[in-house]
Amino acid sequence: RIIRYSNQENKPALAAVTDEDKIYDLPFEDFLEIVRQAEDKESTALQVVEEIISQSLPLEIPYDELSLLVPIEAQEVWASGVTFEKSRDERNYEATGGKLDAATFYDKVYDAERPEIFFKSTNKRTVGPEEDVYLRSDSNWQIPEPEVGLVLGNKGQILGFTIGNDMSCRDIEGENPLYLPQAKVWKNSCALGPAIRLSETVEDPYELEITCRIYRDQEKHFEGTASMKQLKRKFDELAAYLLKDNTVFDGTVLLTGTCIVPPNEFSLRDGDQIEIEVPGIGVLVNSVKSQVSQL
Ligand code: DO4
Ligand code: MG
Repeated sequence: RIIRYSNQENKPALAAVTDEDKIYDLPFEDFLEIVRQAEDKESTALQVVEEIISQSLPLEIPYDELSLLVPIEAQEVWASGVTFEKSRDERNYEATGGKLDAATFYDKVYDAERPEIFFKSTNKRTVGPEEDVYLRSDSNWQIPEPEVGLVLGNKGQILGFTIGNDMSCRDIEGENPLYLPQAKVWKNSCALGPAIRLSETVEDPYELEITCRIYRDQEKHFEGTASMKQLKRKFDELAAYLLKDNTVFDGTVLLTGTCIVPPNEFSLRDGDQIEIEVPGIGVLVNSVKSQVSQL
């Protein structure tokens, strides 16, 4: 796993974390430098990291005490939608006021050859571990969308896997699909982290499991788990559609869709804490803040 953290001089530092949680500083400023060095040496990112680790000692600070930063400052974050049955069914509920038998554009996109892909975030709108995600002041029905994120190279190659939260307003999206950008994009509406798992170290990404827990007043209020086995599409297929006739920057993150949706009566509140865990990548923790209290 590759992480960024704030070091003793309060400067961003890059490190590799082993499965035993040993941390090794890397002599790079960002994740893409590992990828570039691997290209120059005609090796893999994993080989570059392993060579550095073999010549250095682990840090003494435990993983839990690190002040983690967003693992990649992605110029752009894109997201896929309605890639799981659960997402399709819950969006049908929003759009039809609960008449689940009505066929909608969500049913169509779930079955269509072309997936839904939308623009989600930029570096400045995205937060990292332990930072606050914000609520929109004009929505009364807001949820986190826990998703596996692909960290892509500019040719669509999957460099690594991370965790993303595609914060969403179900009422705005349900009122009219043309409101999707407003239901999805605002200040601090996207979180990424805590690490990037190098793709060479993931034997079968469809074996990844994702769990979301929401805490309210120090108590667990919601928990849901799902598996990437339930994904309707292939990760490469989603990346290929993003690339079609497009400029894709190195380090673009593509979220792959949500498979966990809290019950319909649930809406996030100021002070809630969201934890999204993918074993092998880590736990992304963010608190929820209302924007009104930030002004
Ligand atoms: O169709 C709207 C958005 C879908 C989405 O974000 C998801 O399925 O995760
Ligand atoms: Mg989503």
